[in-house]
Amino acid sequence: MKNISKEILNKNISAAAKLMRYIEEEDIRAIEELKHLYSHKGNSYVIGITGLPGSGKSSLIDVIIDYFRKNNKTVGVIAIDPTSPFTGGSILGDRIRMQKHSNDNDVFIKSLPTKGWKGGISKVTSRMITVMEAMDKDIILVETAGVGQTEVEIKDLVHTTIVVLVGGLGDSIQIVKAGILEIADIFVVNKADKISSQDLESDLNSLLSLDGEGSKSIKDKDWKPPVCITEATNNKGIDNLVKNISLHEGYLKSTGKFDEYFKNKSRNDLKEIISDYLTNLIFKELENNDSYKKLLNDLNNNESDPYTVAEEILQRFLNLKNK
Ligand SMILES: Nc1nc2c(ncn2[C@@H]2O[C@H](COP(=O)(O)OP(=O)(O)OP(=O)(O)O)[C@@H](O)[C@H]2O)c(=O)[nH]1
Ligand SMILES: [Mg+2]
Repeated sequence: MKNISKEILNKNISAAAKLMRYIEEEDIRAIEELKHLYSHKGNSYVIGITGLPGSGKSSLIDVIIDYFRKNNKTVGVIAIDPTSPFTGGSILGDRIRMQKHSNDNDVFIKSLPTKGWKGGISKVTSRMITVMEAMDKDIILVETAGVGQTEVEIKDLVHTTIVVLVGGLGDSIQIVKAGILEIADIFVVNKADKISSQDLESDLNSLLSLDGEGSKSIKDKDWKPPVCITEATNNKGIDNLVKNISLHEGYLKSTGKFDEYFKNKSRNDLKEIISDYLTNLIFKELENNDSYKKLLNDLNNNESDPYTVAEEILQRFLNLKNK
């Protein structure tokens, strides 16, 4: 067994931090370690927390950590920073919000900038989850800001997806438009101390109980996502939220969906690994092969399109490999 992975299985925090750095930097050394860690999963419960920037996701995570630590559960957090021009990036904010846990060895917080990665968010996040599973964290919390596709991807990586909203203008329309109904296992209406949550709560409840067309869009018909009202900064509503997370866990386990999660995760991981591998292989080939270069030239000169070129390249490449 490789050294770093062995250390991680012994719960060595700096070894975990090192591997996470390799993963982030797409350092090839990460792969061998991940191979050794992959089978050490199964005990962590993974919770995704998504929602608009500033809705209070990190503040909620902060009080959820408190809750689980009081119950002697170990916690890992992966905070994916939106680095949006509106918030200017919240890594510092996350650190400040969660820093009171920094002396607690049973809380491991990893902030990830979304900017500048070669790979996709879901690949890196999935690998970070693997590391935290190998550290045998009881609870893994993954924060993503709902800007773009990240909130849609997150649902494939976690057991329970929590969507955080704040009462205000035109909410229900925004929710339907964003496709958020489909991904939420639990809705949280946060900042109830500041902005009335009543309208949004009743909008959500009526959207969730719609028959016909509406119900088709709900992620899972057997599970009706509850709406939890919280005040993260006042530590209010957290017991009820955690109770609902545990109800959802019970639901997944009683219906066999809990095991489906592992199948989905390994299938998704496999897909990403193959697509990475093939892409690298093909592009390496492209650099040294004149006929490929011609195809690229055609593309650059607008004499072809990427779809046609991709078909050509794959066909040639597969024929080459068959010979
Ligand atoms: N009044 C009130 N303020 C809150 C509540 N929850 C969070 N906040 C405040 O809202 C601001 C944003 O909170 P964060 O927890 O950073 O929100 P976030 O969703 O993690 O933000 P990003 O990571 O930047 O997307 C902070 O100033 C918090 O103190 C709440 O329940 N009530
Ligand atoms: Mg945050």
